[in-house]
Amino acid sequence: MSERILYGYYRSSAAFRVRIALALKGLDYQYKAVDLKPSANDHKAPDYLAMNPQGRVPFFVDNGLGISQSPAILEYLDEVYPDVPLLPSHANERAWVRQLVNVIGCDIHPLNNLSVLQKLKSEFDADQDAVNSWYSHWIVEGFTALEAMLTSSKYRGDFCFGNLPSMADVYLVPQVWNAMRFQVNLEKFPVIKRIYASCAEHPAFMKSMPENQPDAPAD
Ligand SMILES: N[C@@H](CCC(=O)N[C@@H](CS)C(=O)NCC(=O)O)C(=O)O
Repeated sequence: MSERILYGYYRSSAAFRVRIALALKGLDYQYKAVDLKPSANDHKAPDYLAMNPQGRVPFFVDNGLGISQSPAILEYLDEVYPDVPLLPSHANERAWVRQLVNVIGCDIHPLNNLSVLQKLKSEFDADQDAVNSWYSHWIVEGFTALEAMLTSSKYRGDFCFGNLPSMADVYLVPQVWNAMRFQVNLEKFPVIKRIYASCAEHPAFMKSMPENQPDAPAD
């Protein structure tokens, strides 16, 4: 039997993506929590850095193969465990899904990462209100584009692509969860909200929610 280990943090959206993909594919794994809070800084510990020099989560191990970077992990999972594919079979459809993925993975998430927010505070004197405003700005800008893309696309169904989850939903759900955590107003994004609601009823997404992880606080 395959030995799979996911190093993650309950609130990390990049680790959340990998949890969803593993759950959709029905793959079990051992979960090792890496506490990103400044009081713990597990991701900066020498033994973690020796394994994953970038010092971020997720980090995934499959039968001794270690992989960092959620896009690389997701592609690996889809190639090695092709049952329940995350990408459609036709190139045009894959291009659609990848566009959505990259709005989130390249243009929203990196600007709102923990280390970026910490830098705003430590070097640019941003208080929590300023950080929240920064956070919200990039989500609203990205979601405005996503909403327009989803609204006009022939590919959209209950999920981003048709009526089954795809890689696009794997990216969308953690980003919406984060937006709600930062109390970003989502009223202008009814299609995104509807897709999130469909995903939230799906067992693989439910199981992967931050609040259902072993390292989530009890309250
Ligand atoms: N592009 C990377 C981003 C990974 C990433 O930035 N993870 C965040 C949590 S969502 C992290 O570990 N942050 C720690 C830090 O910024 O110091 C991926 O998709 O895996």
